[in-house]
Amino acid sequence: MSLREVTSELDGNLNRLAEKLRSNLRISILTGAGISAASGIPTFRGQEGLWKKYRPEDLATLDAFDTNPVLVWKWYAWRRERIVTSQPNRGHHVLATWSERINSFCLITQNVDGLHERAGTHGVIRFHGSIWELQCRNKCPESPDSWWDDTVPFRSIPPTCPYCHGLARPGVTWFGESIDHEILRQSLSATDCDIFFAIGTSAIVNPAANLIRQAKQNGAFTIEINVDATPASDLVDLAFHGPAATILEQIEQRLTRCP
Ligand code: BJW
Repeated sequence: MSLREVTSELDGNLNRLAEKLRSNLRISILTGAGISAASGIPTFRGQEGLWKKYRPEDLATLDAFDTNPVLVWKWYAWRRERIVTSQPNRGHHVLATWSERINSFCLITQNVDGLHERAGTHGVIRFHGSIWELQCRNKCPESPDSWWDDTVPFRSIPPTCPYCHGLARPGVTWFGESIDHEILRQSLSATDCDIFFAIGTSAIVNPAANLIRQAKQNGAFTIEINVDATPASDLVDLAFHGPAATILEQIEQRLTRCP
């Protein structure tokens, strides 16, 4: 296919999608680390991904935390410092605009960075928790399920539970841990929609990746936006291969253009 043919196919797909989005449809969106890449937040997988330097089992499991809480906390403290100096990018902002404009809109994010909320998206479902929340490692009876703590940098590492003074842990979901029951229920319910986007996710971590399959089974028109192909690429109805911020901006331009 020539470059001109590729460009014209992309243009046609963007126009068709914008037409669909203009109708009063129920839109659900699943985002992953790729949406925050343009904000300078490293993804997990891929050439520059965090898992190139670190092993997930050394940092993102409860066993790893219990073995070396200082190491795990240093990693999270480093990520918090990176996130706090980053800004939401155009991709986050376009989605925030849609969340205001579209009546039935739901955004589920696997990201713990909080950039969707900082862009102004309301009611974000945080599938894997938040890096800005802490929990008591021992779930002491005095402590709430989690509490907000955006101190950067921490006064000391590891931070402690203010209720029992034992260890605190990041309020995120690690491998081998179950997704919060209510979060999973809301997310599954959001797959009952007309259009489902999977944006910037490698679509290999379950149960998040399974939401794409579930949406398809529920009859949604499914769309992937990713710089690379993923296991979801063959499943979805339409795949855009490019940076999320650019593709979302191109869709938004068509949506706001006078008909
Ligand atoms: C762009 C872009 C641009 C780049 N524009 N795109 C064996 C042992 C234990 C568990 C399991 C096991 N086998 C299977 C499991 C289950 C496991 C799992 O799925 N593992 C697979 C990896 C095999 N899942 C779980 O354990 C989950 N819980 C569970 O299943 O409970 C039941 C259970 C209980 C007991 C035992 C077993 C099961 C929990 C999963 C928790 C995942 N946690 C993390 C860390 C969160 C906290 C933190 O941030 O520190 O979540 S891991 C990491 O992966 C993080 C992410 O949310 C998640 C998904 O990653 P994501 O977002 O897709 O990012 P990447 O980096 O993978 O991809 C980025 C994509 O963007 C790429 O495709 C790029 O191409 C693209 N991109 N730039 C657009 N500009």
